[in-house]
Amino acid sequence: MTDFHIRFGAEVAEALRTGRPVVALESTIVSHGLPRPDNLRVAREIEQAVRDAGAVPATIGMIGGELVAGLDDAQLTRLATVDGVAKLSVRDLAVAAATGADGATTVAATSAVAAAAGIGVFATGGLGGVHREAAQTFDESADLITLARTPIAVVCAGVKSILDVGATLERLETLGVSVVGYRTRRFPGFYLTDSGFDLDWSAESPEQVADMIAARDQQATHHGGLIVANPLPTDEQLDPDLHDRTLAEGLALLARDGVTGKAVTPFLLAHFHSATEGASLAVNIRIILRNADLAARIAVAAAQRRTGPAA
Ligand code: PSU
Ligand code: MN
Repeated sequence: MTDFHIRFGAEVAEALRTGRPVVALESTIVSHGLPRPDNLRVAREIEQAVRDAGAVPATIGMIGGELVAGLDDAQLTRLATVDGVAKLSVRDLAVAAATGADGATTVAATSAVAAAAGIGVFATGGLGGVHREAAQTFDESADLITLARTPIAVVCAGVKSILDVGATLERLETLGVSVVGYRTRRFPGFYLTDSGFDLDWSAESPEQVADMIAARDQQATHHGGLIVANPLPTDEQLDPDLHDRTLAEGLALLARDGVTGKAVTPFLLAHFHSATEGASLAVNIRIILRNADLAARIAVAAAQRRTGPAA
């Protein structure tokens, strides 16, 4: 009989056993979110950013039907370069495992696997959310409902700016997902520093985020996710005019080509990367590396809270 448990990379297993800080990373940005050949290089750079800040990276994905927390370099290469890697949300995990598939995990699936694996901090670029035509299409990312039920702290630059940001924030409120700005009371706009929406809460340091995670766990009144929204500095954002133009074009192409469902997000991201001639790609990479660094510092602070400062 096949064993469907999560397989751990050796370094991740050791870190979890000894209480060292670990940061979960998703693989959908590698397989579907970033263009080849940059994707593999960036995947490795994200892991390095986590290491540089003192934590162990656990990139999560599915290899031949096996869920892996802490992909090794050959496995990462496989998800980055082989055609036909599936995009796996939470609902796909069991089905894909039973069919022996290769798959990349979204924010939703990565959060679910990380929490099951005992990893409490996760870094990504931008969350999925409510799409602009959602009133007609009902297209809302499973990232939202999964964060409602999964005790994970996810560091992101807000939700992708291709979405309806206001509607997404309303849904996060309804679903009971905590949202704090990192050193800001404005919700970031992914490629843009500021989405234009206010936040009720901010955190000033990795230690303060670790306190929030500890409070949630000790109170046991809320069992869901904490979004740590980490904006790009304004001088690193995508030019707002270029952003708005590219987005309008992308949405028109989406309608023209009749793209729906889980293809929508990769389609719009790919449009940005080609239409801005790499400018959005550079920004996207900066976002992820910054988030990996902050997530690692939060994981370090959380580990110190549990075990005292490292020797
Ligand atoms: N953030 C990025 N690039 C991405 C994604 C997030 O910077 O490619 C992926 C994440 O995996 C996220 C998914 O969970 O897009 C959302 O897809 P959907 O809208 O189909 O739920
Ligand atoms: Mn969708």
